[in-house]
Amino acid sequence: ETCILIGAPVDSGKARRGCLMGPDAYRVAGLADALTTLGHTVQDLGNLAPAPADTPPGMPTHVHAPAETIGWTQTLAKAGQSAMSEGLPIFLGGDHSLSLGSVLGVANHAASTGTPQFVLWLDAHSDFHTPNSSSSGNLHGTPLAYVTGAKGFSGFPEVTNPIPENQICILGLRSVDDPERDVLQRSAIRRHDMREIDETGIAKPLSAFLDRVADTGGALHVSLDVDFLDPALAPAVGTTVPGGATIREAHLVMEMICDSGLMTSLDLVELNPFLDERGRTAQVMVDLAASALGRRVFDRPTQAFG
Ligand code: DIR
Ligand code: MN
Ligand code: MN
Ligand code: MN
Repeated sequence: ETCILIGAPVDSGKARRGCLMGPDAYRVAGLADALTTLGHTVQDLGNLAPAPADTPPGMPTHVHAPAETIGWTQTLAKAGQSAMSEGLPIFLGGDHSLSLGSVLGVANHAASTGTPQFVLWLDAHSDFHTPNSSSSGNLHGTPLAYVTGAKGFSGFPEVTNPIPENQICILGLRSVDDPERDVLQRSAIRRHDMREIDETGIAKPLSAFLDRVADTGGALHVSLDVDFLDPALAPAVGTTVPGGATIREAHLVMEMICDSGLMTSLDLVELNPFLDERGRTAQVMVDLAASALGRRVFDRPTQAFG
C-alpha cells in the first residue's frame, strides 16, 4: 500500500489553539517509520495551507473562523480527491473541522469511480451540528452533518456527493448536544454510545458495519478523534470526556479494520501536542494507525469480519 501523509495543521475549528502542531507530532512520534516497517511505501506531502476564502454573508456571528475553515475545506477536498488515485491518504490533523474537506474529497473520488463511500466516525462526540445549531460556534462539531449534505453550510464548497446516512457509523459516543441528538435519533446513521459498547463489546457493532461495507463493495473512510479514547489514556485533546474507549478497544477496532481490507482513507484528528505528556498521546495515535495498517502480535488464521 502507498500511504500518502497529508499534513493538515487545521486550528480554526475551535477557539483553543494547539492542533496546528499535530502533523509534526505524528512525524516525530515515528508514523512514517512505523508504516515503512509494515511494508508500506510512504509519501509525505508536507503541511498544506488553506485556500484564501471570505466569510460568507449570513454566517452566524458566533461561528469561529468560518473563512479559514472554508479555505481548508477547499484545500483538503482537492488534496484528498487526488491522493485517492495514488494510494491511501492519511490526514494528519489538525482539529476535526479538517474532515469537512477530507470526507468531501474522498466522497468525490468514490463517486467518480461509482463506489459507495462509507464513513466510520470514532469519537466521543457526534459532530452533527450545523453552524446554526452549534451553540459553541466551533466548526469541529459540524463535519458529519456537512458531509451528509445538511442545509446551513452556505458559503462552504457544495457537497455534490453526500454520504447517505445508512453508510455512516459512529462509535464511542458519550457527549451529544440536544440538537444533534434530535436529528441523529430520527436518522438512519448507525450510532453506538459507550453504554452499548459496555454491554455488547465494541466488536459487534463494528463487524456489522464492516460486513455492510464489504457487501456493497464500498470504500471506507475512518475518522479517528483522539477523544474516542479515555482521557486518562490520551490526555492531549481540548475536549476530554471521561468514560472513553480503552487502549485495547481502540486497537481491536483498528485490527478489525485492517483484517477487513476495506479502509481506503484515514483521519487522525484533534491531537493537541501542547497538552500532551511527553508525546504520549501522539504515540498512542501512531500505534493505532499502525494497527489499522497491519501491525500484529501474531498472525491470525484466515477468517473475516467482512
Ligand atoms: C461540542 C464539542 N459538541 C461542540 N464537539 C467536539 O462544540 O459542538 N467534537 N469536541 O469533537
Ligand atoms: Mn481509487
Ligand atoms: Mn470530533
Ligand atoms: Mn470529539
